[in-house]
Amino acid sequence: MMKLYNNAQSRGMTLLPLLKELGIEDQIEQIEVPYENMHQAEYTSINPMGKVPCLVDQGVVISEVAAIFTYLADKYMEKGLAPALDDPKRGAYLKWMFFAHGPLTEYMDLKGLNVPDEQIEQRKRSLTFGHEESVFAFLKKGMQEANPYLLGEKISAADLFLGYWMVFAISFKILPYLDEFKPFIQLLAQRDSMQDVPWFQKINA
Ligand SMILES: N[C@@H](CCC(=O)N[C@@H](CS)C(=O)NCC(=O)O)C(=O)O
Repeated sequence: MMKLYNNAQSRGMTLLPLLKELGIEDQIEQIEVPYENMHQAEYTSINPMGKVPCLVDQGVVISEVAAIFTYLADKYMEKGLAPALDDPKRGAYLKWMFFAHGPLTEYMDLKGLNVPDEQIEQRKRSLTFGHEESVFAFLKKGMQEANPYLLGEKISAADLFLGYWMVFAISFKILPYLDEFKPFIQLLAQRDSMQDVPWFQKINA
C-alpha cells in the first residue's frame, strides 16, 4: 500500500482530484501530518525537507508535488492521464506539468507575499517566471490552444495540476480571471473529481 503524507491546508490537496481520476484512493493510505509535526524527526526521517506532500511507494520516497503527479499518472498509464513515452504529446505534457510546478508557483508565491513589482522587474532575468506579462502570455496561449484540454480531446494529469493551481490563484486574486481562462476552468469545474475543490465555487466557475 502506498502512503501519502499530506496536510489538508497544503498544496498536497492538488493530488486529491488526481487520485479520484485514477480511481486509486483505496490503494493509498493518506496520512495527515500537522504543520507542528513537519520538522520533527518522525517526519523528517521520511522527508528531510519537512514538507508535504510526500508519497512513499515500495520504500521509495517521492516528494515534490509535480513529481508525485508525474509518477502516479505514469504508474497507472492505462488510466490515460499521461501520454506514453513515445507519444509526441509527452513533451507538451511535461512542459505544462513543470511550468505549473516551477515558474507559476514562483510567480504565485511572490505575488502572494506582495513583493513589489519593481523588485520583481529588477530580478526578472533570474526569476524562473521572468515577468508577469510573460506568465499571462504563456497561460493565454495555452488556454487559446486548448481543445478543450491542454493536449487536445483527452484530459491529462497536467490539466488537473495546472487547473487546480489556476483556480486557487484566481480565487485568492493572485491571478486575474481572464476571459481566455474561463472555458478551461469551467470545463474542469464540471468534473466529478473537482467537486470537493472549494476554489471553483469561490470564483463562481
Ligand atoms: N517544493 C515542494 C513544496 C512543498 C511545500 O511547500 N509544502 C508546504 C505546504 S504547501 C509545507 O509542507 N510546509 C511545511 C513547513 O514548511 O513547515 C512541493 O512542491 O511539493
